[in-house]
Amino acid sequence: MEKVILAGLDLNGAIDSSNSMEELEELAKAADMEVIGIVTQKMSAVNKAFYIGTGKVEQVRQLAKESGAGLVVFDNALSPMQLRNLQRELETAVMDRTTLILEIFSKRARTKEAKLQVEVASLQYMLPRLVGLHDALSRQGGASGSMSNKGAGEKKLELDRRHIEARLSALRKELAGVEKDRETQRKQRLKSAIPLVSLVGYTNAGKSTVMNALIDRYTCGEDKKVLEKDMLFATLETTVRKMEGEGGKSFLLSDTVGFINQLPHNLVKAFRSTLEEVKNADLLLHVIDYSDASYREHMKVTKETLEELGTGRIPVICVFNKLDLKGVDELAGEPEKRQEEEAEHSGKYSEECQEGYPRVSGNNIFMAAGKGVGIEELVSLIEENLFGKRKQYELLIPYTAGGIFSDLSERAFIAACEYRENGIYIKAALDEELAGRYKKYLKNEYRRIT
Ligand SMILES: Nc1nc2c(ncn2[C@@H]2O[C@H](COP(=O)(O)OP(=O)(O)OP(=O)(O)O)[C@@H](O)[C@H]2O)c(=O)[nH]1
Ligand SMILES: [Mg+2]
Repeated sequence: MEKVILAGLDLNGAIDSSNSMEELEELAKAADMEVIGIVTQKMSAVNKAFYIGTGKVEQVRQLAKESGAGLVVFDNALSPMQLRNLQRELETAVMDRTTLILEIFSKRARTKEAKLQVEVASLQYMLPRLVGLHDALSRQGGASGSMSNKGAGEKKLELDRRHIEARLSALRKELAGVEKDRETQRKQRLKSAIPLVSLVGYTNAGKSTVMNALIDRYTCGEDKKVLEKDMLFATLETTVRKMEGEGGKSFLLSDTVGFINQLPHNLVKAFRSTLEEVKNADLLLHVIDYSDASYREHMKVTKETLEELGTGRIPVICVFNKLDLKGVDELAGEPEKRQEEEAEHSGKYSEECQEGYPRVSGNNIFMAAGKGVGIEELVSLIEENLFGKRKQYELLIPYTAGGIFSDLSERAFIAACEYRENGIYIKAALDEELAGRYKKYLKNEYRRIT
């Protein structure tokens, strides 16, 4: 295992800096690194040339030398100049938080699409930092600053840049092809018009655990399960499973990559097609590790990332997970705080579910997926959101009214569809508005089934 030192700043005693360093340590572990030292420094501002203060740089250099660490990871995005200076002074490899996340993603990527996405994001991140990297390399090689050498260095830099740009455009082309296939699959799914529920949330919150618990509940089979693991970014690819409910109450459930603070913008962009699944959802399950002291910060990050993806209009169920770790005593001891918290999230607080868990309050559920607690309550909440306001109808649409059919495929949940002599026969769940609009096509005048 590679030995690493982590370095970060505590700017004006910012409250979340220690959490940020803990998270950086988890990230390093997820990248199979051995953390042998963590160095933090209280500062009022970032050092432009070295990120940390020059005295601290010397301290880190000593520590690296003594411990044999070949890499120092900084808890922030480093500028090309900082990268260059640090590499020179520390005499080790230097990485920042973004590069570390990219490293994990590239180790973990399995599907062709994920691999392409990670490579595009890495190259994009590298491009503007090429000067720093190149400079550091040529210095390490002992090159002096003579004019002729500098000229050669610049030529090399230009070659590297062109090489990377050419590779980027080839990768983008390939990725566009893969994305097209995904789009076709998505369209097919849209045609079947079963509602799509997407799991979202901070990494390690328990999204895959919720998915597996629901797979059990709907008896989809052991082989359909996904990886759940106490590790950041255990899930990188999107998995979609069908949950077959009784009375036509079926839906698709998708599990996907988790979010994190400072998730590199390029990465979000590169993973956009994977996350596109989320944008097409009819309902989001926002899973939160309620036992984590930073859960509020995590919720904020998730909300911001969702906003960036443009999911504003999609209803959300907040799944406050891992309540077993929080302890019922702790919960019982803070009724006022809880009341505040729940009120904040839902705008209402239900008296009946004050004690213990699982509890449901508005569109919030407090549960422990890992212990199998609250699964039935979650299922009810999902069904209520998806099917509660809808009723099942039979419709007969004349072949001359094709537009109506496509409108219904987008907005109704179609359970059955047959091409008959006198039109398209559809069995679907419609909300009141939609049923009113297509009143004249409803068979037997508002004949409702189930
Ligand atoms: N104690 C406890 N542990 C849980 C619970 N739910 C999930 N876990 C554990 O939390 C860890 C992370 O769970 P995952 O389901 O892999 O989390 P995820 O959100 O899919 O994480 P990524 O895919 O890495 O983004 C695993 O070790 C789970 O066993 C719970 O209710 N209680
Ligand atoms: Mg997962």
